[in-house]
Amino acid sequence: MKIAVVGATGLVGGEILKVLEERNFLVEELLPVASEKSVGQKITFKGKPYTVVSMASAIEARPDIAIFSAGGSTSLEFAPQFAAVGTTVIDNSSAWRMHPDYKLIVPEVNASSLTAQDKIIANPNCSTIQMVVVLSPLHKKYGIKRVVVSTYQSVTGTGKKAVDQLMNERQGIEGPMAYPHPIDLNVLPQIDVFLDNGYTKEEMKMVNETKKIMQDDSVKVTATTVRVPAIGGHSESVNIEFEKDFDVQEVRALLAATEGVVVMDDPANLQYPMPIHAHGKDEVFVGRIRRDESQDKAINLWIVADNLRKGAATNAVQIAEYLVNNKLIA
Ligand code: 11C
Repeated sequence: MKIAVVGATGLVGGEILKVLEERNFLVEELLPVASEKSVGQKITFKGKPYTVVSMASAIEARPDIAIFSAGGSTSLEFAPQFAAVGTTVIDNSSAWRMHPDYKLIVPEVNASSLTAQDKIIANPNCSTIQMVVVLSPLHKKYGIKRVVVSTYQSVTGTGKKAVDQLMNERQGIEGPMAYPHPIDLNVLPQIDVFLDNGYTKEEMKMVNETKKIMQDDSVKVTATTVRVPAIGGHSESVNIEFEKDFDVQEVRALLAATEGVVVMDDPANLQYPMPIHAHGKDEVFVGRIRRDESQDKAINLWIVADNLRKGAATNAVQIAEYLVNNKLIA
């Protein structure tokens, strides 16, 4: 396979390279791509140095797969150009996610909808991915009526500038601000920009992407997304109201048997998922599973995953693996 990684010098791009390497994805030729100012830089893959190339030379090389993590405007401009030369694009940005002609894929949930004709495939937002991996088996068994989610999101979701802001603030160093407020010793009830309805773009991504991935617009979702001074992953407090009643032990067993999910739920021994557990892992961790005693047929749970891994790089590489394993790459 000839693989292009677009945005190879960014936080997610670096993670994509790591995941391709760890999962031993068949990379016969690697094209690390970045903006003009990074062309010529070296990156390392499987212990070997590679030179970062321009978008134009990567398109000319006609890779089999291009995994994009370079922002929405880059995807809008260049994904169609790769698709036009026969490359299958897996795009991490929000550019194509809600477009009716493009699929939004979390492999554990809806990869079976992919065909060889899908030349641009959207990777969902990180906070949506980890939630739907858990919601999907529950929806199939009990029917979800409504989800109320509050997130506690890592600064790595914003990028390197935000990680630097947090670390600088810790050390009392003045530096560029990724956020409009301090993040160390603070929480920000704002992720991305505010929309006319008073919600943030991140909150509406969780609402709209969840329905699209689960292929069910009847599932009601409301979200409050919050930035916290954490590094290892995003955490989510999720309240779910079902159509059918459930048994908590049965929910634990169902999630424990779900691909990509690790149940970590032992309050007696103070065991529950935290970003420090999820950091660097590909699975979605779930714990604090308990009946909502205020509402009929409702449950509370706590979901944590590494937003750069399952929330971005791992999910994208899993899509690539699915395409290869199912011979959907022309
Ligand atoms: C965050 N979820 O944590 C965002 C980052 O649409 O892919 C990913 C944004 C996106 O800030």
